[in-house]
Amino acid sequence: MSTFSAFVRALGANTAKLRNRVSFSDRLTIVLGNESADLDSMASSISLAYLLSHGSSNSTIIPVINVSKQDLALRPDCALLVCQTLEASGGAIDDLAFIDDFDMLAYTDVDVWLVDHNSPGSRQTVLEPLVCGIIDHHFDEGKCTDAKVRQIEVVGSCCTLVAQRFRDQGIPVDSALAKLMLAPILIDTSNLSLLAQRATDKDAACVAWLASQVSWTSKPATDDCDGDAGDLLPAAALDVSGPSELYAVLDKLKGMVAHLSAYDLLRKDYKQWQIADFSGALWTVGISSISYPLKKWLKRDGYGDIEQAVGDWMELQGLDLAIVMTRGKAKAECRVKTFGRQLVVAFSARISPAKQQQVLDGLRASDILGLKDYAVDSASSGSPQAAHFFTQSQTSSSRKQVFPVVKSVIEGS
Ligand SMILES: [Mn+2]
Repeated sequence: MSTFSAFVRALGANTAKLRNRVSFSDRLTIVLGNESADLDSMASSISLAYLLSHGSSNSTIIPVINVSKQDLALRPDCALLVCQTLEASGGAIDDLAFIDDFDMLAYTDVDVWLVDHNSPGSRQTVLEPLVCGIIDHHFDEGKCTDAKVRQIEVVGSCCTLVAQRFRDQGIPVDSALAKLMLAPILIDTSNLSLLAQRATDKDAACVAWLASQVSWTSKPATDDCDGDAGDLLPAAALDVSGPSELYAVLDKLKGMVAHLSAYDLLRKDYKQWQIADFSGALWTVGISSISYPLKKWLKRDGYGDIEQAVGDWMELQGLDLAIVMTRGKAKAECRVKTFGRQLVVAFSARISPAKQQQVLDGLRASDILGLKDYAVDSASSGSPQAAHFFTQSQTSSSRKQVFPVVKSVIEGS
């Protein structure tokens, strides 16, 4: 595969091979992002698939987006960037494979690369023996140890690791591909902000390298994304003059969640695991990450409705423990808007009160979280399955840091 544009133009036909599995004879390799399918996952999977196709003549390499296609509407930042990238390269969003396009779990004869995660999701564990490569920046879950490539490095964005491979292998990156990899690095590091403590030197070096390959426009910035949050913006919204403006447009889009139902908020950026406790009992644990501060959510829906929505979500997913991470800027007492993080923790009735208490104590004791009881200004329902509301003092700890804490607390309970 010569250019990125040639790769994109062949994507529709290659994706069709997955969808109609009877009509192909060549080997297939799928490059799968994580089940939260954020910008980093989508961009890593498309760009790594292109990179791998560069050196491969005997396998068809196909990126697969790890959510249903309809869920793209929940991610206007991803929809805009991915659509623009494909269209700028002669393709279309319909060329891209989503997991509801085909029965991925029925495939036993494909090679799988995992990007932006290092262990198949708890509902995709049958893929484990098929995994031949991993490129990721999360806590190493110690799975798929036979994979030929297993690069798990703490950097701000998985796209940094993919972009480094292009640079190291001397594979040219055109403007559309450079922008596709650049955007998640900016989003994941809050535009390389020191305050956010996410960017490493490698992220900064990749931002500089990728930014130099993008054809930026010189037109003045417009404020196109004030429209209805549900609408997809014209691709021209990403014709920007530089990385900071690209970050601003996408960050604003990503933050447009206030119109979503509680159900959509809970499922938009969601990951699920199975964790064995001290007695060997398996817990199904789900963590939703929501870019909406708890204060605003409570004001909108109230404690009762939030508890109800989390309870319904647990029921639907069969969860033993649900954790909802909220974040964003809200006015504090001093009337200054400050960034904060909060946690909502809820257990299923299957978990004994003693175990619930053990896990709550374990979470409260974690320095990585720094939990304090959330200042309650109206009573929660007080029922035995009531959700627990916390303020997370360690505002730099995202799900990447919170999940290992939850895992070790359950393993010790
Ligand atoms: Mn990532």
